[in-house]
Amino acid sequence: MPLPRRLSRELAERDGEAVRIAGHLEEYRALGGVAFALVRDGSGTTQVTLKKGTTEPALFTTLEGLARESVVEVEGTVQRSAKSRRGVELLPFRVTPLSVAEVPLPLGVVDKVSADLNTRLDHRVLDLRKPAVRAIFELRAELLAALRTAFVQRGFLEIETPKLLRQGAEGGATLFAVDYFGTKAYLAQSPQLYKQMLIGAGFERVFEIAPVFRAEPSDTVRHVTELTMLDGEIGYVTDPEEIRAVLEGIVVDAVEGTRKALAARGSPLSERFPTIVQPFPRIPFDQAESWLGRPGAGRDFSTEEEKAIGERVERELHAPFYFLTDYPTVVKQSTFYAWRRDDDPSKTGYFDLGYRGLEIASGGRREHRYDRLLENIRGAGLDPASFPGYLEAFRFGMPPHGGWGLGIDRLVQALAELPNIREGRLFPRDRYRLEP
Ligand code: AMO
Repeated sequence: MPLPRRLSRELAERDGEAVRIAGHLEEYRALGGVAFALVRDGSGTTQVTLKKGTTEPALFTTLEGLARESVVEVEGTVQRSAKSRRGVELLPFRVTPLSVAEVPLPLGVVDKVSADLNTRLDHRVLDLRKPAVRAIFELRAELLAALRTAFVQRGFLEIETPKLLRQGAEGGATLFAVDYFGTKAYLAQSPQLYKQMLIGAGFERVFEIAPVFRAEPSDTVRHVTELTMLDGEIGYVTDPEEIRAVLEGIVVDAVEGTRKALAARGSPLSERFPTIVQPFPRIPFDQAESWLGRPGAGRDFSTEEEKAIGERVERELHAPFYFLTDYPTVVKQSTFYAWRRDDDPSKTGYFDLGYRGLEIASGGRREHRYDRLLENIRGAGLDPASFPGYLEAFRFGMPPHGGWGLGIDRLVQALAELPNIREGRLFPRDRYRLEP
């Protein structure tokens, strides 16, 4: 029977026990009479200490000859040690290499000099071995878990909608076409039409967390071509404020839940979390336009303008999260499913959720009346005949409804303070990257 395998973080409670550890050999240093090997597993790093006269000489030779980042198994006795990082060290009596790493490494794992992002992404598996990089994905996983909890607590049902479509979900140029048994199909850019159809099916409150695909030609630090979208849709709402209130509650609970979970893991990222100010300020589109000195410009905000709005909200209202509300109809002309206000058709019930100048989500009330929806579709320059399945849902009883789409990658980028959105995806896809 082999000894039980223990994780690095468990050793502090195993003083005096014989255990087996395994991981990547981070470093080997010989200093006269002693040598140290650092072995990194999924929970941290263990110091293996070899002492001349006590440790079997063959173990020195094995470890000395083993390239950095090789996978090694070490059996030994746990011993308290004030000098080592976790307060314990392992005195080895057997060392077994399990997988020898090639030399040289294309990317250092513990190097002080940091490589540029492209090199890191080219050798992503090595890059992901860095604890600071892994911490981003712990944040991401905790965020997804906290979001699911927040939705379920509010009575939302998790759904999965098709990602291979006959038509692009919302029209537009950012679609990837694929060959589907000799005919053209598209990768979904959003679950938009399906989540609305499920409101027509009487599901009332649905959410989806799933990949969507956008042929974004722009090579920016906030765009990827494969992203994870969090969509929520709520039946029987008519006031966009009701939708914002639900979204705000979910974001606050999820951010708070993530912060707590990361603190419990001892993740350094939890300390950087923003202080949330509630209610999130609501800034009408018109007001933001006059802040920027471009009243009635009738176009969406540029990246620079979004940043200026975020800075102003933070400076004057001390709030990282905020809503931009009451988008004008001219700006949302192509968003045919957006409801135009009955009392003022020049405005929609649409809003964006911003975080320090970064657009995180957009959503609003939908048009649920069949005739108006047809008008909107035509007004967007599209042919209603392209959406038979979608439109059928509106012909046989559709509740008033609304919802939003939130870019998980943008929220991760914001919370982990990543300069580039790509750092928050394991294997990001952009215009120039399909590998690894
Ligand atoms: P929209 O197109 O605004 O809305 O997308 C919603 C959110 O998704 C994120 N996002 C992206 N993140 C990274 N890279 C991209 N290329 C990218 N594109 C979008 C943003 C954005 O706010 N159907 C509507 C939502 C709705 O009305 O419910 C929609 O897709 O954070």
